[in-house]
Amino acid sequence: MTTSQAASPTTSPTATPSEQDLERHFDEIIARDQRIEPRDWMPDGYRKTLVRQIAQHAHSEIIGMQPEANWITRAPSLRRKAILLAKVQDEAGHGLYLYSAAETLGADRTEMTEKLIDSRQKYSSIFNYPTLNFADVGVIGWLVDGAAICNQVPLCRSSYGPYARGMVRICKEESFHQRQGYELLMTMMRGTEEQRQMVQDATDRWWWPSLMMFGPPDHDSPNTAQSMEWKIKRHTNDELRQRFVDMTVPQAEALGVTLPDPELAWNDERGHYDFGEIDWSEFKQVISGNGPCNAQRLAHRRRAHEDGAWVREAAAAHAAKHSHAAVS
Ligand code: FAQ
Repeated sequence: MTTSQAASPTTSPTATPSEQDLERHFDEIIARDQRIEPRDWMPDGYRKTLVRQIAQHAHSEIIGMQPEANWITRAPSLRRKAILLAKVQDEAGHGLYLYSAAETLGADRTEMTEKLIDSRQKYSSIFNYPTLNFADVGVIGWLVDGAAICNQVPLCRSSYGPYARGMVRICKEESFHQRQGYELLMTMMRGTEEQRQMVQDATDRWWWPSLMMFGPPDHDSPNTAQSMEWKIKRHTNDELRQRFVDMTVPQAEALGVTLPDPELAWNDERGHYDFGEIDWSEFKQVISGNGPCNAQRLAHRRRAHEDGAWVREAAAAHAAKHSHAAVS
């Protein structure tokens, strides 16, 4: 069932439903696994959590264009350049779907952008690492898009309708991104020894930051319990991180690269791979603005925003002229 079809709050046709009636109705929709839509009443905390998560997600897609865009002008062939251009454009599209989803909750797009460039809203830690060579483009597709898919496929069942529906399309495109990354790496692994070393080096640098994308461990995640109760999130951070590790180890074996974790080993009893301790102090540094590229990413975004001011002004003037013409 995709839309909220629970019965309306049980009041007489003329009475205004009380706050408790509305809350009960909301809880019923969630309990029945139906969707909350923009017109529906929702608790303030639910709205705030969604705006926080969706805005962070949108900003991640937009800032996430930068590491790979760095290589568009230096792609090794026309084919690789066309693929990379299309991928980076897709990320822009994802950002726009997500800003639109946040707008259905009453968030203002200009304000969200200002909050991003003033560091009042976060974006994913992963995009604060540099892309040092073209193998990084492949590894971002394989690991970063791979982690994004793992995290986002369950969000297609998120309880908020516009977010869940946006995620369906985003996940389809992310799957293509993951495959193009893996195909690029396969090609490099069939190439020269130097190319194979580039792939290994990029894997070594991106593996641990990819595991950090899933967020802090469950015992240190202030938002997970409530977000699971509201069915915004369907799995905890640690569950999804484990799923990603289990999915990725065989892919690394097929590729012929070593994942940089000596503790990585299959655990028969758990039916999962064990893996080493993540450096959470590095994660905290990166999300507090002190990662290798935080300043550069935000400065670039700020500059693009300022350079685009005349386009926004022209679009607003055009819209005003047309609405004036429609009235007169
Ligand atoms: N980076 O209590 P929790 C992509 C923050 S898109 C930065 O566990 P929650 C596509 C968190 O916001 C990648 N901050 O929070 C692509 C919270 O901060 P606050 C983005 C992080 O929300 C590919 C605090 O830590 N994906 O890659 C991170 O329940 C290639 C406490 O954390 C999404 O946004 C982090 N990694 O769970 C594009 C997916 N982790 O606001 C280009 C949607 C946590 O309380 C190229 N989001 N924080 O101060 C989610 O699923 C969730 O928001 C989590 C975090 C799982 C990220």
